[in-house]
Amino acid sequence: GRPTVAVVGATGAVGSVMIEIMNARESVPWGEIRLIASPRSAGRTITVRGVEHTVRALSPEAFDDVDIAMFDVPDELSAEWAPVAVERGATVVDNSGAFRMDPQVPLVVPEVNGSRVTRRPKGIIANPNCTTLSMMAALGRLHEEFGLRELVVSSYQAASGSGQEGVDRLRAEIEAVAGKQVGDRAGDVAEALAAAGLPEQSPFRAPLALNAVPWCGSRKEDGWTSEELKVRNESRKILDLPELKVSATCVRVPVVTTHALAVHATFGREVSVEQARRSFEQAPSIVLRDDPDAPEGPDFPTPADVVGAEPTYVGRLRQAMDFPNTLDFFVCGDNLRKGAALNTYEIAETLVSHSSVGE
Ligand code: 2RA
Repeated sequence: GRPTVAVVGATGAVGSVMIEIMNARESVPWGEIRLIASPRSAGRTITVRGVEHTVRALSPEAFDDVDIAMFDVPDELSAEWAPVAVERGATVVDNSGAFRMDPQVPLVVPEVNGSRVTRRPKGIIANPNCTTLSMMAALGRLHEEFGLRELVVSSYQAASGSGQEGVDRLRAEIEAVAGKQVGDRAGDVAEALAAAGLPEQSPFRAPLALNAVPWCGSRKEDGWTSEELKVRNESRKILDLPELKVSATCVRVPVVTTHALAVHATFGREVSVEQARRSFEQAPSIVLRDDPDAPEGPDFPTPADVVGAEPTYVGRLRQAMDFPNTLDFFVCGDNLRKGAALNTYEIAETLVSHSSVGE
């Protein structure tokens, strides 16, 4: 019969985008669509594909008869509830960090390693972190062409990576400095934020308005952040390159949505910009927007151009002058879409097309 799908965390920042995606893509004719959230949000109604749904509270019974459960909730909730959903018979596609590095859980980007959905001993498939995901379609193509060996990346991450809380904070900070000729020193900005009544407690380690903050996620050993380690570990796992050399610096910038990355990638074989361009042009989930000589002026993607878009945008593609077999490029991906809800949904679509659920 037609599979039943559940959206867990349906009322959150990513869950809301998930519902937009389900409304826009008719690819899978779901039997039942079940919306699940915390007891606090239960009882709310949300229209999906023209039908009004009442949000159910998270409980073991909520997963009865569910074929695929897509989880968009914090790590601790996924860790606790994904196994419950599996126990009740569902296959879980989890967008938290709880299972990504578990060797028994495939970490999937459908256009790079989609066939891995079939090997899921725990009944769970993980969706990568949005920063890793934003560059993965492009890197997957280049790896196929040239054989990836080393990866050096700097990220320019949007505030919505910190959830609705991050978006609210950035907007409040911008409001607090707008039109006030606030000085450009950290103290000046902090003073303006305090004067506007913003709490000192913030999802960001420093003021984000008029600034850039090289700190995403939590503190890990030897000065690394959790986000930087995720980029390293997840890239290795997705590309099946356990020895890949990776170094990342993750930076929060005053952008609401869409993560960008400057990528410096070194390959085992000789690279050519022409061949890389051709490969990107053939990839359905990549848009190459790269014309330094355009008559109207240099053309490349910026995060704002990509908000709400499904594909990853690539620009500024260059062959490194001083590093053999190396390409440099700039990539932008909507962190809430391909970076989160869209990839999760595409994994669910892949599961259905392998007919490995709902039979
Ligand atoms: C971030 N990738 O941008 C993280 C969280 N999803 O903060």
